[in-house]
Amino acid sequence: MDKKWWKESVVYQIYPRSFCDSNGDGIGDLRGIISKLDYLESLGVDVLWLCPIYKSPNDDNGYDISDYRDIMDEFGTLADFDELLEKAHEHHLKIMLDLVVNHTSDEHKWFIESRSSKDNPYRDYYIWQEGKNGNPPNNWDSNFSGSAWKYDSRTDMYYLHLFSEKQPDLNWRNTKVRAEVYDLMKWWLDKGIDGFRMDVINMISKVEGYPDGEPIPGSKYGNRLPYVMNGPHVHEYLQEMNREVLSKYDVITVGEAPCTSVEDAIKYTGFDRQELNMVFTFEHMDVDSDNGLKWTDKKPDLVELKRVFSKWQTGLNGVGWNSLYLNNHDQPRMVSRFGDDGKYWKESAKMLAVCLHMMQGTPYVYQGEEIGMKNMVFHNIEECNDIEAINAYKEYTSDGRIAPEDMMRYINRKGRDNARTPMQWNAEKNAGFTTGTPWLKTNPCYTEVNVAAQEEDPDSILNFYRKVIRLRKDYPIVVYGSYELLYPEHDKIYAYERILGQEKLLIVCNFAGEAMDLEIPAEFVEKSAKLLISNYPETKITDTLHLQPYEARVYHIE
Ligand code: TEU
Ligand code: CA
Repeated sequence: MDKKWWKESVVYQIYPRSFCDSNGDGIGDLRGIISKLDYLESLGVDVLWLCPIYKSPNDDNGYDISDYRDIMDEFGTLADFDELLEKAHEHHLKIMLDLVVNHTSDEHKWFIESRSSKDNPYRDYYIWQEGKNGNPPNNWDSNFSGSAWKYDSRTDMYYLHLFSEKQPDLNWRNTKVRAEVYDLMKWWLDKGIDGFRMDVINMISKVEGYPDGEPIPGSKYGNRLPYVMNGPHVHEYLQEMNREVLSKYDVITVGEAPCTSVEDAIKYTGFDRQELNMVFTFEHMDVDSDNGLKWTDKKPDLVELKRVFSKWQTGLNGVGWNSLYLNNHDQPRMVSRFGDDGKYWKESAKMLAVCLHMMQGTPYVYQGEEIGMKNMVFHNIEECNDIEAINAYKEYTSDGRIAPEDMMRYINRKGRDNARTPMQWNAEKNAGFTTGTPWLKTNPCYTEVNVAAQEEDPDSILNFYRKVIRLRKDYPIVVYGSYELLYPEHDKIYAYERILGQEKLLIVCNFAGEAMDLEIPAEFVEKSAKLLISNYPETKITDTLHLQPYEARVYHIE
């Protein structure tokens, strides 16, 4: 067992815009985060991942960066950041920054130069192509709807943007671009930060020639994915980055990697590969999509969810490392998606925490998850802020593929704004997030779902999270044990074992809003297994467990 601090850690993800506003302008900021460090330390987490805090015109809430070495005006100053870093370290919290280098903002000075003329020294920092008969260079669509190419009249050519028009893709074939990226990484690491989450890092290498993609049914665009995901040089670039930068620091790294298979992930995270510690994969986020299409209200299928998690758990065991998440700033709230945010809100939020944190990998807690924050109801598209939802609404409703009322239902179920409503600190105005007007509406559930109320209640989701996180520190098997799925075909219960030498954990999670009986492996009864945690009052272990709705239990034998 190859011990590493980043395997033993729990990461807490902060979306700074929505976490805590210190000056009443309705936007969360760095001083707001500083004011909550005691709270964050009390959770028992080890690392804070901050979504982008750099200078940005905010076309995509900070994922469009115009200066990598400065802080977004609304969030504060570099001096505030230095103070945050120092105080976080005093609170035994490491800081991980979001590294967004597949693209920059179109307002970054590199792009302003690049677009100015064909012979500008920065021209090759981005991906420029000639059009074809007055059309874009190929039929690729962008992640945020429409063509992935934008015409620029200054030089009569098109630039590639896999995300919004204001997020032009960097040209990683250019060694100067790579050197710039390594420089800015070192600049932050030398300040003392502890790692990077790397935004869509598996998209940095594109297939040369930019061939057309397979037509997408019902759309005028073609599928770009085979040409931009896990492209021809991505591993070469990451190994170079590791050699030039990462290997010189003791840091935590996680690469965001949609459309990545277990085999790909072994290449990114393999212990002998010198690339990344782990990647965020997406297969389990697809269990409620419609043939890869996110916009649907299909319910997740538990048997499929178990199959996907188990494939990853066994696939990376001993060769790579998993990251564990059920929600983040791009995904709906996990209790609304996989649990029950009504009658069994409290039970199901706790059950999901157990189910995820007892797996092998580094767990990520997204702000508000630890108090069971729920999805929001957006009544119409004007109430939404997210560029992905707004553009998709326009595209799908205007070409008739999805009716407007259906699209709103899908956005309420899957949209990214669900995760971005203000953090709910107390039952006062705006949930204690701001004294001003919040940039995105507060979820009305804050009167019931908030930190202050849950601090008072020993039985709260918040206090339960503290216990779950603590288990990881007390029982190395939670970190290092191997994983084995039980009852793969059971469509209501997710049960699995963890194994380390003679030691075993049995994890049993009822995903149904009704009582369930489950026969468990005999050795746990014979050895009178110890109950490590449960979301119901303690009961004795028997051959057949009588599980309550959304009950979760963890048993230990050695
Ligand atoms: O997300 C990458 C990505 O693929 C997203 O489009 C995500 O899969 C999608 O929102 C879910 O439907 C990263 C960031 O996490 C996201 O916030 C950024 O908007 C995006 O990159 C561009 O930087
Ligand atoms: Ca503010």
